[in-house]
Amino acid sequence: MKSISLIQFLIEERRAGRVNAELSLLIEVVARACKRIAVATNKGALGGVLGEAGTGNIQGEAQKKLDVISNEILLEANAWGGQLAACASEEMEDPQPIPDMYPKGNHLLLFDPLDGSSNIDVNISVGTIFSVLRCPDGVTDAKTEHFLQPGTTQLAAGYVVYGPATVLVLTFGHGTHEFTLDREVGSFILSRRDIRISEETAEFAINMSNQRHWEPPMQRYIGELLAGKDGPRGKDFNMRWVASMVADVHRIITRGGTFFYPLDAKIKSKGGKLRLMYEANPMAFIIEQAGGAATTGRERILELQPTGLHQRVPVFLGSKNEIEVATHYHLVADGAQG
Ligand code: AFP
Repeated sequence: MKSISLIQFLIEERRAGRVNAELSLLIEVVARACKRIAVATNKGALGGVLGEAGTGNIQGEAQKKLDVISNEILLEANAWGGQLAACASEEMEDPQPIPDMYPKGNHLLLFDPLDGSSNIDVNISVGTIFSVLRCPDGVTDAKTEHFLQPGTTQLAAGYVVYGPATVLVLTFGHGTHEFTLDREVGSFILSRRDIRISEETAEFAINMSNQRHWEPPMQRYIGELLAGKDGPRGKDFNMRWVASMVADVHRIITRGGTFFYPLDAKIKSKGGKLRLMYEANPMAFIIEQAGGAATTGRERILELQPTGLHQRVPVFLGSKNEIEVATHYHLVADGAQG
């Protein structure tokens, strides 16, 4: 079978009228930056990139050296290309404007440069997550308010998982596609087109150590899965938890399953654990485009009206039928459904 590179794929999408030249170039630049992040992560201890950076990000989380390096790689790669009005990142409080010496474009890029970074030092998969929005017409100086658009307006979303292989998963709203990095050639090659997530599953991912802090409908849902064949669901379920969202989502993209980071008493005041704009929204777009579902347990993630760049939300995503059951239990508990 003839292999199709990411560049060829993007040209085909342009010819089909599904992306414009600026967006396709932007994705090429992001993919190139991610190849550099892959090289840095692959070096491990030999590259001097492991461990703490000795700084904290704006969410008060300790930054790893690779968090900082990955953020710089993405910012630098995207500054000069002319496709962007501004970038926003988990690692920076405010959006970063494009320097005056470079041309500006019509897109806004958001990213989590290195998701799952607490896994770096133990050599477990980490990843980059990104989302692309259109900069509102007439805006020459893009600020936070211009980024606060619901996930339904995303033009593109993707993630790269740095695991045994480096894999890019991408959507422009016309299906979800996977590309695997051919390290010898240095190109991402299309490895799966139009991925479909099975509607049924018997595998779920959740951090069980938070169980006692969950809300009653979450206790009920997971309790029923744990009861297995003898419980109300009448079948046994298996559990996985990598603690890198990219790796857990990639498993779902590959063999189905569900992922939950629900509200719990510890994180309730923050609204959740995961970030809406550069974690939940891009992943929800990718999952829905593959036939899965993504909710907060109560609402469709993509329809949320963001209120802050670093806003946190509960995340339920994956195989449709299970996400519907878990969401239904929450709505019933709230009295919204009988
Ligand atoms: P880090 O980037 O700080 O490692 O956080 C990873 C993450 O945001 C997401 O990728 C995981 O699914 C989740 O947090 C893991 O959360 P727990 O620490 O509760 O397992």
